[in-house]
Amino acid sequence: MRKDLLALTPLYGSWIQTGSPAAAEILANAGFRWLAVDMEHTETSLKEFTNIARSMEKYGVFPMVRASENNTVEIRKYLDCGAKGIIVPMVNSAEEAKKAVAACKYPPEGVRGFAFVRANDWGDSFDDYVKRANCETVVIVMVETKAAVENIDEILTVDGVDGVFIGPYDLSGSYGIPGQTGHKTVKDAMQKVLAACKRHKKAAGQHIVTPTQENVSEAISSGFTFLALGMDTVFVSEGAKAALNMAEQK
Ligand code: 3PY
Ligand code: MG
Repeated sequence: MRKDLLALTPLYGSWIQTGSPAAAEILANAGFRWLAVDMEHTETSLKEFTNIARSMEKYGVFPMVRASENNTVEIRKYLDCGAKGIIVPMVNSAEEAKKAVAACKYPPEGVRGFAFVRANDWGDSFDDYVKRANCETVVIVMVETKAAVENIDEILTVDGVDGVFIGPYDLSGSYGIPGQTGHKTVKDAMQKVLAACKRHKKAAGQHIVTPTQENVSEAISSGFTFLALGMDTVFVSEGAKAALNMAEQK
């Protein structure tokens, strides 16, 4: 997955808000390449995440976490429990990006602690895992503030940052226009981030919560490659509403 991400291959994933292993199985079975469990804005616990990772493994989907913050201890636990990629929110500077990368990598590249854990079959594949982990673990930083946009070149220069994921809602808040994700200021900021990703040959990502042929084609043709399409809650909600509307119109 990391090789494909850095080769700027379009990689479609989705998002899990419910903390449900069943939802993860359904999305994995649909064929998404990667799935991210949102630990920033949900009630999902580490134990629930671990069971989600277990459920994903059957399908070979790449398990990711959107961490609740740029926290070394928290990130270590996700990786130890089965995450293979981390999306780190609110990374606003090169220094913060270095901290995020260090949390994800074993020494000498980082500060990840060693242990016999789920990720290495409780120690059975420890040596092999330690050899592979640093080059396989994906690190995506979220750009969702004005400061991050201003510092985007320095952030993308940090070794080990594989790409960025734009948070348009927090970005709009940071520019003083909360919720106005279609505002020119937010759009311009996103273009600036996208252009920087192209310059630095790093993946540009965004979440298309309600995917349509138009918005997905537009994202791909403008250069985004790491795309989250929909999320479990939205798929259930849209499907439920569509069924009920259809029935009631009869
Ligand atoms: C944002 O828009 O701020 C997000 O974090 C979306 O995931
Ligand atoms: Mg956000």
